[in-house]
Amino acid sequence: MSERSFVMVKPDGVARGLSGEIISRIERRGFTILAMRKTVMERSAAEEHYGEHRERPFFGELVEFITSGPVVMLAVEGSEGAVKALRDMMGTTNPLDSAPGTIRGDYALEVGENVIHGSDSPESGVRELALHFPGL
Ligand code: IDP
Ligand code: MG
Repeated sequence: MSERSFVMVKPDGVARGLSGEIISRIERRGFTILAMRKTVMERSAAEEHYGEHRERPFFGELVEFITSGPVVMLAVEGSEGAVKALRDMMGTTNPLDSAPGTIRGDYALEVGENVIHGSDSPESGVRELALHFPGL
């Protein structure tokens, strides 16, 4: 069984010229890139994407940030366990806790600007891909 994740280089990662490096790591790990798009996320899509955080104090800031500039969105696929493998490559949510060698552990210092998003489960992958890559 294969699994799919919605991956996104966030506005900070794109602005810092890290898209290629991050995509390269994903490719070299063995994931298949099914689709890729550079775009500025619509506010409505951002609010839906981060809907689980709607009641959190940082929600407004999060939506502002994720819509503040271009992101690179990817649909990636791998074998069973691939969604977790990608999360492990990303590192923890707060980059201060992320191990060196992970993407956040190598390129980020602040929780609000942690350069990459990846679906937290195969079910989230399905939901997020339906939102950002309808018809995939
Ligand atoms: P994840 O991106 O590792 O899945 P989530 O808990 O789903 O982490 O949070 C979504 C995003 O919201 C994080 O990547 C981070 O950028 C931001 N975030 C999470 N917690 C905080 C916080 O306490 N303050 C500010 N931003 C936060
Ligand atoms: Mg999350």
